[in-house]
Amino acid sequence: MLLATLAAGGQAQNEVAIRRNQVGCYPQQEKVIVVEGMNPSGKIKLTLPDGKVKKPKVTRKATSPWSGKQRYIIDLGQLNTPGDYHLSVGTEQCDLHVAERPYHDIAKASLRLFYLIRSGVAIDQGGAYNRPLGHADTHVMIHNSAASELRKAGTVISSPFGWYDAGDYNKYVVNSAFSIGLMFSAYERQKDYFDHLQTDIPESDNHTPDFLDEMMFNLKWFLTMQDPFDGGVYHKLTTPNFEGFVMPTDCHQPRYVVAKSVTATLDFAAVMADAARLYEPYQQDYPGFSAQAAAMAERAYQWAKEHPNAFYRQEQLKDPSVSTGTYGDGHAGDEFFWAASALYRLTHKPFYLEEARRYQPQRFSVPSWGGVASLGAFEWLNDPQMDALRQPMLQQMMAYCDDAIKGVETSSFQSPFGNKPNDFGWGCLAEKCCCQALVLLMADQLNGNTKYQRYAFQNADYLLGRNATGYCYVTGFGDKSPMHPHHRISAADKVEAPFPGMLVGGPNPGQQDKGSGNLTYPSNHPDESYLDMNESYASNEIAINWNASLVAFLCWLDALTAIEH
Ligand code: 9MR
Ligand code: 9MR
Repeated sequence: MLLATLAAGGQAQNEVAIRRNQVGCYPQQEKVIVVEGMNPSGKIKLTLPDGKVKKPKVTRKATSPWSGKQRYIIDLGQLNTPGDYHLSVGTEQCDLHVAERPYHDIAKASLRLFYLIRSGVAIDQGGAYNRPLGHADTHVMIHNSAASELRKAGTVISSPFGWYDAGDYNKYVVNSAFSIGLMFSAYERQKDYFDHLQTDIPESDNHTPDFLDEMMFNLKWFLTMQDPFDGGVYHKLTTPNFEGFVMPTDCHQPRYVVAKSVTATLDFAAVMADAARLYEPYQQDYPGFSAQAAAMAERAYQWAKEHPNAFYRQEQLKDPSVSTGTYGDGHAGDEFFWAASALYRLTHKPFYLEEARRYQPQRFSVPSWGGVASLGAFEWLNDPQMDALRQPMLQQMMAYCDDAIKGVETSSFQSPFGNKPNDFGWGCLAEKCCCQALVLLMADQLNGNTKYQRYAFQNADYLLGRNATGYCYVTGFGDKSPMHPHHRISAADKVEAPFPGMLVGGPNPGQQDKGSGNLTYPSNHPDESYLDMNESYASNEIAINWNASLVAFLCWLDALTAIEH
């Protein structure tokens, strides 16, 4: 009988569960746990590292707006001594780790993941995850949608390296540029931290920080994605259809670069402009790169001005038709803003300032692959010399932050993320949870205070276990984390555990994979609509833009103490 009521997550409907951050907390961080399945009043026992026992009280109750589940929020108060704290409620038990640098390992793993998903090289510093070279991409065809006078359809180009996009093996400029742009934004604000972060990659012994070396692995691929004859940038490098769940060496479909698009071209321009600035001091390892990137960025912008309506329309592609990821976006205003802002910052040419003014956003929105206005805003906020649009960008961001933290005190999991139905959807843990927290942390730094820090930590708590499913949503960390992400290499290699440090997309009531995967989700409630199965690409895929937000967020949290100590 009991078995029949078990949900897919292994938890019966009314079973008692303690939801808490499974990775760890700083001594000075707020420590909240959530209990569901029973009223734990008088039954909570907290054993301190020195063996003393406390009986914490329920702080408040909350009812889920979706499942109606009653939850009990318990603020454990000051736990300032690092060590393992033991919690029990009836027969339910768990630990809470308090440490000086609780996020160091997970932050590092989130960045190192990019090494593990490099394409076009053998992976030989990946331990159990080593693998031979696949997808050399030295024989890539110009698809007829991408043909130009001097590069006819069928022309073969070489377009190696770069990271695989996600669970699939294609390389998409829009998403790649967004990922680098987002990580650059965090890098610029925590430079000292990132410049010293060691990730044990083949370039670790050179003169460039590992972080920039990793970004460069993808930028080397970017150098091949611009048509040298007109400056337009191919939307993506792809097979006609998604490959099966096989290793890279078992993939045999032809690879194409397809149609140039205005969005890919502008995202490319923005990232290349940023890169031209950031790699300037590293001529020894990357001679000539800065000048080349700057020139490519300006040409790309020019092409976009001449083709403002060149949106990517996959349904128009024929011979062969293409069915892989679209990263389609019919609005390029935000991409114009980001690229113009980045180019103004690089060149100081009045033309780009005029352009940035023309496309400046009216309100702040968190960064996402299809909404990059905030990356443009960061160009103004991250550089003391960029004052023309600084004030409006800052005001818009503050208004966003003040709005984001409303409702925490009545929320089910004591966090700004996770209370509105549209907090959940494809990739929400990155786009809504991590990115929101990153913005809150940035706002604090810009204002020289710690007004929002507490709320950013709350999103970390949500992400790492204090949530409706009880998953710590980053592979390899916590005591209940995804084991079957929609990630081809993790599924096809012979290693049981998936690559560590991957953030999954997360709960998605859209369940767009239900039909094709013949899947049964354990729940339709927005915050419980998650399935740890290989087939679930709508809730359990991984992707570079998502991991980019994890890197930006968790490295920032880790930097908080790296700098203090
Ligand atoms: O593996 C694909 C994943 O990377 C995409 O995000 C997803 C949506 O475009 O599609 C996945 O591929 C599936 C395809 O769309 C439908 N047939 C099953 C494929 C998964 O094996
Ligand atoms: O992240 C993308 C998400 O916002 C879209 O809703 C979804 C469907 O179009 O596609 C996601 O991106 C996928 C891409 O198209 C192909 N590689 C895997 C990406 C993550 O699922």
